[in-house]
Amino acid sequence: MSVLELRTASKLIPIRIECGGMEWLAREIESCFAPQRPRFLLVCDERVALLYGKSLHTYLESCGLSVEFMSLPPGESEKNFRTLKLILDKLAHKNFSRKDVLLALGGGVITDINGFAASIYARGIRWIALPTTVLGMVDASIGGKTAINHETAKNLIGAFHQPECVLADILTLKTLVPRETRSGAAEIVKGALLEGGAIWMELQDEGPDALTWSEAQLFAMIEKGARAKIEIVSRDEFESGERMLLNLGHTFGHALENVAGYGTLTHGEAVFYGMQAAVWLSEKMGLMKKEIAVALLLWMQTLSLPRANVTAESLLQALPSDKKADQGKLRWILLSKPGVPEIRDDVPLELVQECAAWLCDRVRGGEEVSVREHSAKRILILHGPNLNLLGTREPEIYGSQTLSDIESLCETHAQKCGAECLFRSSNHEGELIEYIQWARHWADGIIVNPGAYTHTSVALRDALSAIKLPTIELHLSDPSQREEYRHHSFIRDVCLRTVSGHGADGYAIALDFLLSHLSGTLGQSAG
Ligand code: CA2
Repeated sequence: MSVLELRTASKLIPIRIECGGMEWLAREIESCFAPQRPRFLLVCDERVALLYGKSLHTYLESCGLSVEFMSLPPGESEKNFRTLKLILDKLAHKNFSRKDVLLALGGGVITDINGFAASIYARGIRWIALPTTVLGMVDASIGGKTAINHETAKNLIGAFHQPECVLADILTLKTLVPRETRSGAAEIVKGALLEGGAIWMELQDEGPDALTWSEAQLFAMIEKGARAKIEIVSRDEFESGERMLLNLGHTFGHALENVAGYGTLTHGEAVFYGMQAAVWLSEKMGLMKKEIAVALLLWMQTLSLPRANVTAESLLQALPSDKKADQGKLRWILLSKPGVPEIRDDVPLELVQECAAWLCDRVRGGEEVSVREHSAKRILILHGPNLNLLGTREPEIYGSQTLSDIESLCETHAQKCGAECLFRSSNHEGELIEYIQWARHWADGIIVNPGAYTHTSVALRDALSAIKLPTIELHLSDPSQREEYRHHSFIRDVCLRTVSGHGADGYAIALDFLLSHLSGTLGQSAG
């Protein structure tokens, strides 16, 4: 475990990073507050709720803690007054007092909005940040900046409100989509460019693409990235000076994110483009030597970023509303070299205009694929009742492979196809429906073996039909060759295709079909 500390004027904030799992998180939370027994409100988004939130809730309760739980819709667009009110309403209706604690489990959106809710509820209650993304672990959860967005600017309504501690479980990164991992690493690159020294040397060798790092390198980089942020925040908690350096890449970054439309480029991707603009400006301002700028830009270009259709005019228009504008002057974080940043407000307008045009060329020449295709396809593989018994009973009908054998088989096959699978199984109809509804927030398609619910569940059919994700119905046996009551399937006509009677081999067939459908190559590769 890495134990770091952020020392502010008023308190010491432990930052623990560990491959620990939800049980570890629950024990850490319990020990933070022993022997007091505050009440907790655990908040996460719907995606994280199913992956980790519900299990953390159970572990916390098994530690004897009193915990209320709520999940919110996912996404940057939820960082708004309406969602903030949902959290405040929950705290108020459940009679939370100033002694109690808010637990924010998730990425930057969740820690930002919950930290802000904690800062204003009952004039401030305690909160703990439990980041589950790279960006959250190295940036958003550290430093006590909390906020929601306003229609005119990101993070405009907010407060400084430090958490009691930050507990980061590295294992949660396993379920991040590659694009999130990659773009979270932009904040590590930012930290390294500001710090210079060892972290920059190491990163220079590894390259900026976190997907090429090993798990151990990612862990080490997260720790170093968090350290770099702690260093700067501890010297300037309220952003009156040095902390502004953390806005490196954010002036054009925020404008780009805004103009491209939130969700087209991730925050990290936009900041990564913004950092390229900062290097360009640094060189044109005579601050950075040409050879350093050329080398840096080449290094940065080894990370391919998605393209977005933006114009220099729209980008320039988006600049003045950026909250780093001070009395009409834009403040730029520039570099003379990695490790030597400078805050400048004297960049001539003509140069900013030239830079916007240069940046737009880059952004328009980004990766040709659409942003959606930029990341691997994500497939939910769902199993219904009794399939957890696979491999232990009736092998003559269902084969001898267990459910976990089937999961590894799917994982290997999906990896070869550049896709990602997430598995869920349940013996409960309602839970299967929740998984299907949850998939609409993140999955590209579903493979479902609903077990006996195939032949009975109108509710399952309604869920699949409502979310409209391409779905393959899968059966290990061939129900049409078995008892008559297995002949009817309630889900067949809301699925793209039914694969049955191929045993465990059916999963590769279903995956190939689904992926070909998703990439639009169905006619060419599968029937
Ligand atoms: O063939 C399939 O995959 C089925 O979906 C399996 C269901 C059955 O009700 C469908 O008609 C067809 C049953 C799953 C029961 O799984 C077991 C696994 C091992 C031992 C006993 C049951």
